[in-house]
Amino acid sequence: PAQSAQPGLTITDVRLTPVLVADPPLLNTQGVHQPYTPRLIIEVVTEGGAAGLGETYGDSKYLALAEPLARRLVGRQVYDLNAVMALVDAVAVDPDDAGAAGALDVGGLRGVQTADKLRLSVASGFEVACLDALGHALGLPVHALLGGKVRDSVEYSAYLFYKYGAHPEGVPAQPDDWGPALDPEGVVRQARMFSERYGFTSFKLKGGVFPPDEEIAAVRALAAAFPRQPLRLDPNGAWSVETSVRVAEELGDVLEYLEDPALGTPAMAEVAARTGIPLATNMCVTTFGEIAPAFTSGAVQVVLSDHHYWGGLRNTQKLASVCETFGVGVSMHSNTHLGISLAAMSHVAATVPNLHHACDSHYPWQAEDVLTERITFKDGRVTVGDAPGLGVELDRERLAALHRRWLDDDGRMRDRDDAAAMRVTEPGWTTPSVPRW
Ligand code: GKR
Ligand code: MG
Repeated sequence: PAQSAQPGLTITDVRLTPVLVADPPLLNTQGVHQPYTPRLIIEVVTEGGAAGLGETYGDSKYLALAEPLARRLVGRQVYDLNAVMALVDAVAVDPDDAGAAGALDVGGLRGVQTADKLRLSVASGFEVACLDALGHALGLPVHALLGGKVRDSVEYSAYLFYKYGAHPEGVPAQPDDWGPALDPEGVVRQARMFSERYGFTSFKLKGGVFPPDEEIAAVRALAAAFPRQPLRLDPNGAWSVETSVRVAEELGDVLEYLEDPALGTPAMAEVAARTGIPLATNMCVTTFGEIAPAFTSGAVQVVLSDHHYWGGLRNTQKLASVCETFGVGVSMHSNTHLGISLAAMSHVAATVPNLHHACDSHYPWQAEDVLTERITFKDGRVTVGDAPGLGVELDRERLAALHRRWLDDDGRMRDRDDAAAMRVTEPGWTTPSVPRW
């Protein structure tokens, strides 16, 4: 049904700005991050002059969907979030972009890519932009539009990565001051930097990069350096069930949870049945349809939401309710992102009563942003304030500079490809088959 128009709340303009953001050489099981990663910045403007910001994945397949959706949103009411979801359903997805059923999403390690998931990832950026604009129009923070915050700040974990000191020579890239991390000492050094710079007290190591014994040694070194602090290890499904069970047994006394040790619900269920360690996922439960088989088979004890691919902030709240019903924990996963997404994550996280684990965020790895003021972590937490909307402001010069980089790119980095970045130093590298160990 058509919504009755409210004075000033009609959407008059939707602007899409793809950007390339500097990214350090972080390693994962598929390869290494490219020097620049694509993101899409969405601006929604209302008749009354309120403007809202959203952010989502910026690879070409997301842009191709965002463009027709942006056109269809003009003339709609900015509060009509159900219409955003309905409109996005109507946008066609190129079957090549959705990926083969059962295949890994090569770029993002985000579980199986389907047309619906692609649409939801795009919709999330528009939903957030509409909520931000509505908040500005009403003088209310986004958390209030979501029912109100139950906490004033949200805890994040330090997201540790094995890392090269620099991108390969000859590849245009921004330098970073984190140094390399390729062994247990490097990982602990990086963790100390995270703790000193931001006060994080919970640590997640991205694994699946080195043989499991090396990663076990790194987690042991973290446990010795940060006794009794929550630790997690996430190899993105790179291990067999046998390897997962062995790692779980060896690290069971120090891990808060093991994240996606094996790929897919049946393998996770087997690991869960054979070990006492809680398993978390952002790979086998990434859509509502995947919840029932995973929960009924006991495959996961914590679901890590990513509001982008779950379809926005309201869907994240729905997911949290389902998790609560089944006694499954909930927290948040992250991909390379900017401050708009961090603000959105923090607002929704502040409204979820059953969020009992620190959320993940890549934000400390991004030295660049499109905001006038960077969001800060204090004692590992982001404060969720009461300013209208998301409480962030766009820096147009920064946005233009990062967009210029996207325009100038020869096409190599407009789509995230960690395996291609790895081939620069290791010719012949292909995404390893899973399980790798
Ligand atoms: O950025 O390399 C990365 C991560 O591995 C990311 O792609 C994952 O989606 O952070 C993610 C995770 O927790 O699996
Ligand atoms: Mg993960």
